Amino acid sequence: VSSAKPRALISVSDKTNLDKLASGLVALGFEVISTGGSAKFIQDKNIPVTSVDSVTSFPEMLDGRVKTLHPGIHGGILARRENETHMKQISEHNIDLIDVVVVNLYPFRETVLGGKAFEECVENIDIGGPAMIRAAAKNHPHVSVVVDPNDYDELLENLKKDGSNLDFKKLLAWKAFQHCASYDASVAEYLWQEDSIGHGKPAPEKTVSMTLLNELRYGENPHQPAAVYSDSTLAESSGTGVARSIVHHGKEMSYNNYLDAEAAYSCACDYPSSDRTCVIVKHTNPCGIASESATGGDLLEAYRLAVRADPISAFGGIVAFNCTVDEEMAREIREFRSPTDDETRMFYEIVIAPSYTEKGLEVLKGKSKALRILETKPRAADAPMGLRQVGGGWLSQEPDSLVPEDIEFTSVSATKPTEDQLEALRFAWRAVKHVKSNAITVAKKGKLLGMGSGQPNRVNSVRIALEKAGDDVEGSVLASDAFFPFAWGDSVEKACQAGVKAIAHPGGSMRDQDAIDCCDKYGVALVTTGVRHFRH
Ligand code: 93A
Repeated sequence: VSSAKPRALISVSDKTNLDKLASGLVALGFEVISTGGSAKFIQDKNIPVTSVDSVTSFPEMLDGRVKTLHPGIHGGILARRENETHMKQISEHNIDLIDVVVVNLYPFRETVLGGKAFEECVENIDIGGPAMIRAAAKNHPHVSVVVDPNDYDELLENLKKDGSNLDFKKLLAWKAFQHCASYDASVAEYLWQEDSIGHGKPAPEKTVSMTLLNELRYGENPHQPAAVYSDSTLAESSGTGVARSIVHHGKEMSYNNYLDAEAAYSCACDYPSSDRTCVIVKHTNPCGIASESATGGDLLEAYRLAVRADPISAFGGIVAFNCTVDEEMAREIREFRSPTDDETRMFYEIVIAPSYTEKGLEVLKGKSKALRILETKPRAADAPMGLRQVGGGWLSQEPDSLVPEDIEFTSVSATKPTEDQLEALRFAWRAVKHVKSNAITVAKKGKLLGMGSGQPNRVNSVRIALEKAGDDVEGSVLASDAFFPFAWGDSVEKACQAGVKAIAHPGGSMRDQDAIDCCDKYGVALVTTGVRHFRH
């Protein structure tokens, strides 16, 4: 081996902190070898660098398609240092060892998301980069491989201590293969989405590609280690969804925070943005919802109504909006006192919205240090399959994307619902989809009055929802996520007796006629939707 110095190969598209890395390596006695653009960047900072073509004695060619694909590079990375034959062979060919490989790949995903033409996207499929990353990761006992600028400091730290920390190098290798796998998944998905192959259908064996975002402090409980991953397939990589929220402020997100934020935000986003709506969630169930349609366009009052639907549950809950939070709204959230205790301001875990005004954000940050403020783009309409785990496998399903606009509300009783009642039913129906089964919601125009969730017994859900609605139940409407198996002396009659004036359920029970007869007896309007919204 002719070179006495340890050598590091740098070939990066993202030049973030590249000067810091290169000078750090040189200070540790490394010879830095680099490809065209990276070498120029380093040289421009007056840091010594050797170009790859002087190592390979071969020019970069085919517009850069072939730069590092050469035995002079791959031999230096892949040689097993403890293997005499390997060492003899590279020496015979005048190949020097490479001890550190720092690569990040052509920005394929960014090019696709930037809406670039097919040819340009294809040109951004990196070939030489993954080859070096994989080679270095395979030979990780001898080679440190870095794919993420966030790891430069730790790499330098480790090299300072002689670079022999095998655990660290193994971790880097794991990350490297994960990086390449997610990259390849994006390429595959892109090619599939091109009409000529996919015809717009989902890929037959859809790849699930997860990238670790954060270790979480713990899972649902402190004794359960946990983490959050982002879906790194293309459809989800455009900044949508709760996992990729911008966290403007507050304590670290917890596992339960993510679940609750998802529940609250997906519910809020089911209300049309033309009807600004506030949703409050506790333990994944909406306990308060109100829209400006209930308040003549007053969003502040809608928020207050959402709190008042169930102030005890709202305390410590998650507040979601389907609209921008401005200064006025932020001030109201900051100052609003608990309806059950005038001494206490309402306390929340999270506020989540699609956007904030600058002032709104500033005011909200003043509420407490802990309050998490999330800015999240609504989920794409073509959100990918939902996945849930069961022992030994996974369940997948298309998301439940049905909203009242897609559903026909058919009047089946002698008493027909009024327009106002129909509007209230649609409001209650939007809500019931987001409540755990058995789900019952009681509402008036634009506001939720009560809900019963997660009871194995539907009558209990009805009882709880009516109880929460209290005196307001008179003249209200009720929605049920599934049909009523019984009517007389059961859910339907109890609702009629309490003062509910219109009811929506999917229909399809053997005793549908009982429900109709019961509503007719009490002069209540009954509508069927033909669809249900189980949420298990
Ligand atoms: O076109 S490639 O697939 N062929 C190669 O041989 C090759 N070697 C490195 N792309 C290749 N690279 C990539 O070039 C790296 O992965 C990195 O993203 C980029 C850095 O190029 P530059 O240093 O010229 O900016």
